[in-house]
Amino acid sequence: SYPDWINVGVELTDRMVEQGFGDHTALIGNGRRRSYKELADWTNRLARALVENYGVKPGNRVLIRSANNPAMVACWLAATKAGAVVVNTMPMLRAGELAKIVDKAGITHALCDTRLMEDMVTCAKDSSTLKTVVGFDGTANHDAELDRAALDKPVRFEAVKTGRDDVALLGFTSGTTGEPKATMHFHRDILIIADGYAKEVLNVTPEDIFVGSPPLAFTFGLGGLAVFPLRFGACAVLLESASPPNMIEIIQKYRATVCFTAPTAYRVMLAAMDQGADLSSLRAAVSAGETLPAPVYDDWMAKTGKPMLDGIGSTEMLHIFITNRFDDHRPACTGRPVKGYRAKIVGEDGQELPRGEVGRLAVQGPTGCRYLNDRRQADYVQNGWNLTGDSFVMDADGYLHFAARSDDMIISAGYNIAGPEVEAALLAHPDVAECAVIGVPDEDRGQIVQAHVVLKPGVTGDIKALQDFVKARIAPYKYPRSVKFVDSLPKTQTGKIQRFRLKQN
Ligand code: 3SK
Repeated sequence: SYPDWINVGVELTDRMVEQGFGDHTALIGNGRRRSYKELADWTNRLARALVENYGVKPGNRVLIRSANNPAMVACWLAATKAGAVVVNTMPMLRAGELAKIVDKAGITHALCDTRLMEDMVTCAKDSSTLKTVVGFDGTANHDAELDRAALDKPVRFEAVKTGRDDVALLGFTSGTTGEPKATMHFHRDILIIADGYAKEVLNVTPEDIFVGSPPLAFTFGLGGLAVFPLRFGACAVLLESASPPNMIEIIQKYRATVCFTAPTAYRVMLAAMDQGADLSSLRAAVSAGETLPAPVYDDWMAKTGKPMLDGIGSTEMLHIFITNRFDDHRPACTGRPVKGYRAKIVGEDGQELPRGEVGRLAVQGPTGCRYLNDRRQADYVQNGWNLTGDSFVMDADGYLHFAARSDDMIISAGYNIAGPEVEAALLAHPDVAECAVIGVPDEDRGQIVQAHVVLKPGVTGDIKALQDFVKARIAPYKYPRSVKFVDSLPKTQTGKIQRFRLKQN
């Protein structure tokens, strides 16, 4: 339960100063540390500049364009304090993609890292709503228009009195169709994910140091790298380029304790440990965004003595809603719902299926999906349950096991084959670096399993050997009848494999 009037920008800054965290480091990035007091003052000055110099009004939709850095977090918090509804976007988006977001959200103001201005300005030229584009300095120099406007402002700002159920954030997701959807999240939702998942599962303390790869533009990143640390007086190290080697360097340098990333990066970290990398400071390794293959979980457990916390979340639900826990975890299992959430498995007719049967995952919880002006709302939320588009099995003990994205289920000669299960079998082969499995049309079988395989450096692929390897591990009918060796797999900017693009080829 939260008060009727709450502004999440204030809760994560000024409130933390009030609670005695003023001198504690809140953010590190681009070579600078910022304490909670500095962050509160910085965001108050920025908020004042947004209101006084640029006319931001409560309810205005404000887009932020930046890589992960403290200035992006400051702009998000400042715009939130000014009562705006914020849309965080990734630096890689081009003008055409930005235009779809601007149009859908009715963006009036854009705050853009000056290094990324070109596409933002191009997009604004054709927009009927976006009239103000302001540059900020994403480096630590504070040398851009917005920084200068904020420089002399007082450090006190009367934040807009937003209701707990006022929209604070629009989380954009493009799904597999490329047609963006915006999910509305309230001020209270942002606190709920911290007070739920981050507290119940991660048990975040002020001593924690967070690091990770997901963009802040993606709610997985905004939660894991800004909301969770700031809600508990902890510190986040933000990396503009969060390649696995950069993350490894930062974990060692700052003795980071909590990491948010995807399985592919954990595989690189495991290999680095074999070469002497010391990642022993990590007490929580959160894996989401892609299924966690059992060999990665097992290897992590063997090398660190701690479980990797596999979880599933979605932009629609804001963050992770089903997860393993430190004291309750199993390989190839996503765990049980986070406190406050409920899950069930349903068939095509929406009826609950018996334990052990594969079906669609349906979830209920306090942060459920509310699309902005989108007819797809009725597909996602049915009878009060959120249908995530994933196929899962609930076992006899109530634990949830991922089967496939519903559109990754391959039906071949009457068999239902979960693509990720074949991928997990292939990934266990020592020659395979990455792989993605899809169904392709076949005259005899309806569909056949096709594997796209990236080999480890220096290895020559042997299709028959890979097929036999899979047949020896899982039911032989699931083996990939077609195998293609590729240099890389198509991925989203958040690192998810785009299997639908493989299907288009
Ligand atoms: O995995 C995801 O897609 C996700 C999305 C938003 C928030 C959290 C997660 C894990």
